[in-house]
Amino acid sequence: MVIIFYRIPSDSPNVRKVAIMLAETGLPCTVQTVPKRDGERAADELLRVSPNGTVPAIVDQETGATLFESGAILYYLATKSGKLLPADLAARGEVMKWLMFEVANMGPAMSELYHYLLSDTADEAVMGRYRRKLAQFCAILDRQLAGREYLCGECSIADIAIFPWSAIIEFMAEISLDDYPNLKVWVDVMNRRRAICGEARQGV
Ligand SMILES: N[C@@H](CCC(=O)N[C@@H](CS)C(=O)NCC(=O)O)C(=O)O
Repeated sequence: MVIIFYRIPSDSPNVRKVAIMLAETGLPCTVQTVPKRDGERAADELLRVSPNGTVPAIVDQETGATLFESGAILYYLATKSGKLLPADLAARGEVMKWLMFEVANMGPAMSELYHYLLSDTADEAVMGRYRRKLAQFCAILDRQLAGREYLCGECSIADIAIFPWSAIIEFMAEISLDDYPNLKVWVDVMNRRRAICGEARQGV
């Protein structure tokens, strides 16, 4: 059984990645909700698994593994289930490259923009910088998706990592996916995947 930690209400794209992955792989799982941070301090039960106090985090009761960081969790669950990560080294390298692109670039830029959107001291120059970065990422993804149904041919953990951000990028970053037609089609393809519908129904 895999325990996934999340906070309520959880519309966090980082948590969605793991919820989708659990639905895709069919691994048995259960949810443990944790309260919001109390000031700077996260709940003790979360800090034991996620020293940075962030969600998502998981415990695999079968192996005793505890993980935080969504990219590491996706890699772990893919390896455990044998799904959504090719065995071939070159193909695996491709998938890991796009997974790292998300965790190092797209996720942080979206998170920063979200922070400034909620902030009283929202600075247009700073937000503009993140919007431009995100538009550049959309262009990169659009080129990668030209002639491909998924980022690396078959659906993989790279698609699962990038989808939850792409699904909200129009709303958050004032970007129109009409300018990135391959990305737009891919978002529709991902939206139609059964695991994502299942994950959405579970309300995670
Ligand atoms: N790089 C981390 C980011 C995790 C993260 O920032 N999680 C957010 C929710 S999306 C969180 O827990 N924020 C609340 C906090 O830091 O207290 C990952 O990919 O898992």
